Amino acid sequence: MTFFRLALPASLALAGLSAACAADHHGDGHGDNHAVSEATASLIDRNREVVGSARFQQGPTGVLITIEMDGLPDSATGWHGSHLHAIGDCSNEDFTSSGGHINVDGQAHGLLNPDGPDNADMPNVYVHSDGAARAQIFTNLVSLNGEYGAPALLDGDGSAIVFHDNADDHMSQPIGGAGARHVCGVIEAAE
Ligand SMILES: [Cu+2]
Repeated sequence: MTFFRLALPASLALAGLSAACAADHHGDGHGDNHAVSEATASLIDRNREVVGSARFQQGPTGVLITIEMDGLPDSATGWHGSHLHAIGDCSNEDFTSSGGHINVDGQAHGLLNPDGPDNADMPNVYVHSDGAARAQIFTNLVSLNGEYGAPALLDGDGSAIVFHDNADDHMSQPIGGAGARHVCGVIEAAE
């Protein structure tokens, strides 16, 4: 009986610890070992207007990204290169604050490049003439928290999703001829 009376406080202490870990899930996404399973990005254009959102869901073998954009101008109709950039910062005018592509092994750019792809590479997204885009992209070249050895989007300096002015040809260097950065979103752990 003495043994059981001693064991009870220990189990209460464990319950307290796991409650603290659960709270960390809703923190800033950094500095703990508890995997965030979902992230979001609010997408802004160069006028700093919100034009849509992206949702990132971590699966067992990759990240499913759901993209919705509306109200883009006529000039945006067509295919646009989409990439994952290395810094979670869309603060400057041309979005170069988001850094270059996530590329941990120095791979060439391009989903069709025999020396690629880099970790940032994703298919193009089509913007329709009504200014809307809807897409789902699945990539195992990155992860939210370092799953399956892929670089973490939610690392110390964060990451950004970027849509370029032009289509990505998935071959030429350094970014497939995709041109300037048109839309940018900082990827943040979901609440
Ligand atoms: Cu890019």
